[in-house]
Amino acid sequence: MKFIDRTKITVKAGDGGNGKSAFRREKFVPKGGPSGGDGGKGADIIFIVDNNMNTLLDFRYNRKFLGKNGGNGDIKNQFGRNAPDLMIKVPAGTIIKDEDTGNILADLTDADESVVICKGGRGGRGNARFSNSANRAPTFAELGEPGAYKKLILELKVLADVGLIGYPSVGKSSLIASVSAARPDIAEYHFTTLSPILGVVSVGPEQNFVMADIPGLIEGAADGIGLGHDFLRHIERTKILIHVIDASGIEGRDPVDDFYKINKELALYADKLTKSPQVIAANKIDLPEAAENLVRLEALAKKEGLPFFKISAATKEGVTDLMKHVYTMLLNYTAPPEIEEKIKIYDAEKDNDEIKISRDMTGDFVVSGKALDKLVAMTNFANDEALRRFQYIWRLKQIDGKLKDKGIKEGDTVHIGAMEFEFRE
Ligand SMILES: Nc1nc2c(ncn2[C@@H]2O[C@H](COP(=O)(O)OP(=O)(O)OP(=O)(O)O)[C@@H](O)[C@H]2O)c(=O)[nH]1
Ligand SMILES: [Mg+2]
Repeated sequence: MKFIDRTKITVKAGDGGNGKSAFRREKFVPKGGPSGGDGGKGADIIFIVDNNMNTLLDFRYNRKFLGKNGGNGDIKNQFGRNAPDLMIKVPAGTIIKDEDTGNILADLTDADESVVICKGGRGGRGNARFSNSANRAPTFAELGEPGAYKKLILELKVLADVGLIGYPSVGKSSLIASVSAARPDIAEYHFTTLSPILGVVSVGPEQNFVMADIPGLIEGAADGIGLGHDFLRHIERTKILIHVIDASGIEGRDPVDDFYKINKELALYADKLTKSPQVIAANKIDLPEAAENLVRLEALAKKEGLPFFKISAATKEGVTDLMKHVYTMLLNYTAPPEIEEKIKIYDAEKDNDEIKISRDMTGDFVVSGKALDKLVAMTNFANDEALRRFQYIWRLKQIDGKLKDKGIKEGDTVHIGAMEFEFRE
């Protein structure tokens, strides 16, 4: 089974429904009060961990997620429907990043954990809401707030319990093929495996673990030699490493040397990897050349205090014992206290209220700011009263003064969002 561990998707939360502008018409009541209801809230985009998933494969065919819009408000104070939230299922271990900023928005690790990534738009308020002692019959209503939109990168790191490491052609793929349903390419040339492969290993009823076969490492991988070491991130979170060594030394390297060189590359990639427990699997013992090296490899394992197994992926000798031992190690495994990387979690509530004034190429003034853009999007400029309310907020925020500080003159053009107008005192 090949897996995708990184994928790009786009999500958009639902827009809020529009508020309604209406008046009551009742028998015997000459002029009813305002009765336009509010719009409903748009759907939030929520990511939730599903323990039955272990890949991001589903996202290969489904890359766009649109939340439903809230219903519009109606006459007689009827509120628009709130749209049901859009739940997107991901496997445990999924990291969600904002493609534009590179920020980590969420790191979902636990079962049933969930996070709101995009807020649905608020429903626009109906005219009934704007009635007060000064204006008992407002004719305007707000439009719904647009739902947030984001381009996301999903990354999945926790995939395998066990990782296979070693030089090219030592038999890593042969080993995973001999104990799981995974069918990676196997060949005598180096770098047969170009991307990581996963296999589920079963050592008994309901006694399973996931093993990852990754491309071979060579000396200098840290400097980009061979396939480099980028794919080591696939085994960053595995609990145990099986270090596969070609005991036959058939390619002319010294198997004992191999062990130290690979560990040096691991250290150059990340210190953390050198702390993962290792099991040495001396492979290709079916070849007569192995006999002599096995003695030295066994001594090495003793010296380093590591479990040692003699195996042949070709004949399957010793393979079951190795897998059973690894399974027992997994059962007894306790995670080392993790040095938590500081993760910045995005706060959907925290909108930036700052107002920025800049000038475009033609010299026009451009006013922007999250809260202001929202106000523009929610204002129905065709309605005089809505326009007046907008102007009121505009004054409240003292934007005229800020424009004058920037040197605006009578008749200059000002843009806010999609709106454009002439500056008049
Ligand atoms: N005699 C013998 N040959 C083996 C054994 N295991 C693997 N081989 C052979 O060694 C060669 C390399 O095997 P692979 O499983 O592709 O090795 P790998 O470690 O996955 O190699 P890369 O993907 O290139 O890193 C193939 O020709 C295998 O048939 C074994 O136990 N005995
Ligand atoms: Mg391979």
